[in-house]
Amino acid sequence: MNASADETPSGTGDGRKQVFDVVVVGAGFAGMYMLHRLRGLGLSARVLEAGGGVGGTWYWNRYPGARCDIESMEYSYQFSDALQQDWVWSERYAAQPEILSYAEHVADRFDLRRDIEFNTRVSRATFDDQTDRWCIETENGDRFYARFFIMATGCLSSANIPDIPGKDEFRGATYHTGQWPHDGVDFNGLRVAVVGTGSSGVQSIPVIAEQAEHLYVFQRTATFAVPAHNGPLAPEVQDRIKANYQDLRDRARRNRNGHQYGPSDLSALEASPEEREAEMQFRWDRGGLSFTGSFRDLLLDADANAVAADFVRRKIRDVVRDPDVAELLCPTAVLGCKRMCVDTGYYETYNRDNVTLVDIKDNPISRMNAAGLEVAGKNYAVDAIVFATGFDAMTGALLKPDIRGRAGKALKEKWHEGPRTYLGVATAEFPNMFTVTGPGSPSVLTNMLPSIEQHVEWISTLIGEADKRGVTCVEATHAAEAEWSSHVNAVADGTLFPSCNSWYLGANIPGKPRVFMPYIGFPQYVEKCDEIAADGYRGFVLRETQTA
Ligand code: NA7
Repeated sequence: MNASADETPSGTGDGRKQVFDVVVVGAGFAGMYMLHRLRGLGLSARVLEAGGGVGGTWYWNRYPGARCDIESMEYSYQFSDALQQDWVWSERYAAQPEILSYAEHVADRFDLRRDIEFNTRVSRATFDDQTDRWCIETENGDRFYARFFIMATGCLSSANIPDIPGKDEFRGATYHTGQWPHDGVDFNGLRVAVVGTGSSGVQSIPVIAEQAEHLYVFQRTATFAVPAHNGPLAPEVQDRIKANYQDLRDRARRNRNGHQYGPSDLSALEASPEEREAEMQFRWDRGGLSFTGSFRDLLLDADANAVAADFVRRKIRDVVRDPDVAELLCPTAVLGCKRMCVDTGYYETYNRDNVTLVDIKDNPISRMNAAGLEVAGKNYAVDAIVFATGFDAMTGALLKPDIRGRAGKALKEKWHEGPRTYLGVATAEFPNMFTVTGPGSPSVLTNMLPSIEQHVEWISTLIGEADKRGVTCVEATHAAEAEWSSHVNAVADGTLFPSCNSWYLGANIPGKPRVFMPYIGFPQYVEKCDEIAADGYRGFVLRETQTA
């Protein structure tokens, strides 16, 4: 194939028109690696990125305390051994600036920037049934034509800002954690409100509390947070891992969540109270998300889950001195059906005199006024409001542009009752379009980096194969998609995951259809993808047709 980047198809419009083999949207970890792989296949590719730089999530989420909840040695690419050997992480859990530097290093090291258009937001993408090509239009008025179109737009990239009455009346500053100003924000001497106590709230609250004159935290649902026990990453620990990096990577690939620490063999229902306590304490002391794997039945059985939830509640009561505040902070939901938060000093923050927890579970924020927020008839006067209110997850960024498949069918219309995909990478009636870590793939239930790499390699191999064979149209069948979608749901229904109002289900966005979106089980998923590829891409129609 290898169409020239200067080729200009006929058409009207004032912007530039360019032709590539592949257009990729997003220059986060997925888009960057995709570009590298496509180049390796000899294909021409262009990456369109809304931000002013690479890094995706780590470009946008610059709020105070922003940090990855996966250990640095794992939250990194493994496709280049030289890269993973050379890069030196400073902490066990890297903070946002360090991850962004890593992304920038990767962009420079593999000379990626020359094929990335920054500050370029895609507004529309249309498939042409006659030519089997996509036309991708940007807000700048440019058009890009490509055989293949890849959305590498991330799972948590479309900010959710609640529609609170009187929003425009507020005279102070408002922020969303996922759209943080690049120059930072100085909260010194200010009265600040943080709305939301998910991961972004849990990370930012302790840091903002240190600066603010007074901090009000508005909590709708109490969260389960496990200590990170973050600290400097000793060179000898790093060297030991690097001496046999593959070992760590292989261990992670065998686990459901794609991390090095898998679930224990212990059943909470069968183990003695002493064994259970020892396992939970061990994982609590180690820190991080592995606490969710304390028991093999933790996410399968409500009684097993309650054992771990009780343990966390005891920890909260041990830390928080005011018993009423401690009770408000104690979560009542199923542990792990929302991703646990990994914290540094979160619960301790509520022992500070300048921090007030405001319970909005039964009385939501009724309105914003010039001076602040109103809850249950009470006014909270603040100078700044931080919305740590999360994202329209998994489908938000995919549905923002107007994507049109066969016969002008809109993706929004197709996914009206929830996303339907084949393997989370493709959707019927949208030929030659692929999604990296899309709904129906393990994505957010795993360490994102290995999930991204697996997807990028699988999708690019399929594109390379199609290119070699002169296939101009690759399309998932309705039957394969229907079968996969019910499989994703059946697996979820066998667990406790659908039992709370999480963003995995779309429950955080008013009006969003309630469908469990991620696939549970990384190793099973990889096996399935490999098997399907080996079987000639079963479930896809690969057609040599039309004119190029
Ligand atoms: P999350 O985890 O979706 O958390 C958002 C928080 O904001 C959560 O506590 C929500 O309460 C709260 N929220 C959302 N809308 C409102 C309104 N309207 N009023 C009050 N409170 C609200 O997003 P994060 O950014 O913290 O973390 C996302 C992921 O990033 C995380 O899982 C890690 O993977 C990294 P709710 O629980 O919905 O009642």
